[in-house]
Amino acid sequence: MTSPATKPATDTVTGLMRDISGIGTDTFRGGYSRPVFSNAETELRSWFIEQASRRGLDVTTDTNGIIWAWWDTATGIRSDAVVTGSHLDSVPGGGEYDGPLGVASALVAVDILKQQGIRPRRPLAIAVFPEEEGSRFGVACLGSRLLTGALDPDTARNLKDTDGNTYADVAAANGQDPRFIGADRTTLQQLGVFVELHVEQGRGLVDLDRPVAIGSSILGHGRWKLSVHGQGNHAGTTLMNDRKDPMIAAAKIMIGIRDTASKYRDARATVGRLQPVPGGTNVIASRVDLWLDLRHPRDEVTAALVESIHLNAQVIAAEEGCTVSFGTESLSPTVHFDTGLRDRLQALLPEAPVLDTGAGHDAGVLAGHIPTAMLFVRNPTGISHSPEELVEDHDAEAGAGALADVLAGLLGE
Ligand code: HGY
Ligand code: MN
Ligand code: MN
Ligand code: MN
Repeated sequence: MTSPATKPATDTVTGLMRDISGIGTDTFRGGYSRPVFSNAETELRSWFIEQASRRGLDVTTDTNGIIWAWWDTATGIRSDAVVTGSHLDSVPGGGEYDGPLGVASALVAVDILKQQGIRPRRPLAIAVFPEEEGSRFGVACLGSRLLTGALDPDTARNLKDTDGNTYADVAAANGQDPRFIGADRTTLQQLGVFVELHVEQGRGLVDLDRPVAIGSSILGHGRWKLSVHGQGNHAGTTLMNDRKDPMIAAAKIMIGIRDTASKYRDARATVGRLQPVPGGTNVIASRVDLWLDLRHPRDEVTAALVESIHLNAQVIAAEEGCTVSFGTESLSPTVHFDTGLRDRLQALLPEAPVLDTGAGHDAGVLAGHIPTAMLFVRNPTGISHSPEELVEDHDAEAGAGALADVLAGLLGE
């Protein structure tokens, strides 16, 4: 672990996190809301660009919306780069650390390497990926999926937010030319290895009483949209047995989802978002949209669970005189990080345990293209996607120190 003596003279993770902690504070929901292209996320992206420029890094933004801050070698040739970084967008009412901790730690790790007089023999880049949470346009890791070709640019352009704005319209309003969205795959060829530091979203490190862990795998996960169609009507003039109420069908479908998933020890099923249409207090809804987030370590079990939930939803909808449509929004198989790189990190961080995660990350997308690893930093509450997410100052600095050790090892290769 990097000793305190080599801590950066300029910044600490705690100091950088304090810089950004007020950005995106959500008084209505509590926590932080930094959807992609919001003022808060835009302000945070500008903050990162300023911080990276201040460190003499060469900052560019590609047509995937990804910000790259390059520390080039003397040759200036960008190939086989060591990349670190994370995301700055958040879920609605999320925590302070999910994403920003990885970006702030990357900046401090560069400080540490510079303090140590490291002269990289291969380029280093800090990447900031947009729309990792998928909380505005519904597809998680949108930026890294465009970069790797996992998401078709046309599909991305036509994604809609809850106000019906397309990604292309919003990108254009924010100065990004929609004609070139996803046109830039050259950067992918320049990348050699990716290491993402992230707050742990769980209690593994708390239970092991360690500050930093190495990631082993990411649970396979997907998102599905169910629309239950019934008969909209008047709340006061429609007798109870004359109704085709999609809200009732949706409620029974959600209980069915919980009951089905609970039969599998490692399954995690969540309906965190439900939208009755039109959504009036005195109106029987005509339609109810609900979004399912389902995860399991074995992709074939996820597929079987989705099939069972779909069939069950159709039976329940019919019982209520309704119908249901079911669409896949995104699907990511279980990812096992590169074992050679993981072993390399274990050699560099011998005290760090190895933990899996149930949370998705851009690292999970890149893992299909270049050797990829993750570092997790202890979260005393174990809670995430909530204002109760927490990282203590000493662990935040330990994380940046561990990241610096890993980057130094990889840069020296
Ligand atoms: O949803 C996730 O697992 C991640 O935090 N985007
Ligand atoms: Mn995250
Ligand atoms: Mn998250
Ligand atoms: Mn994530």
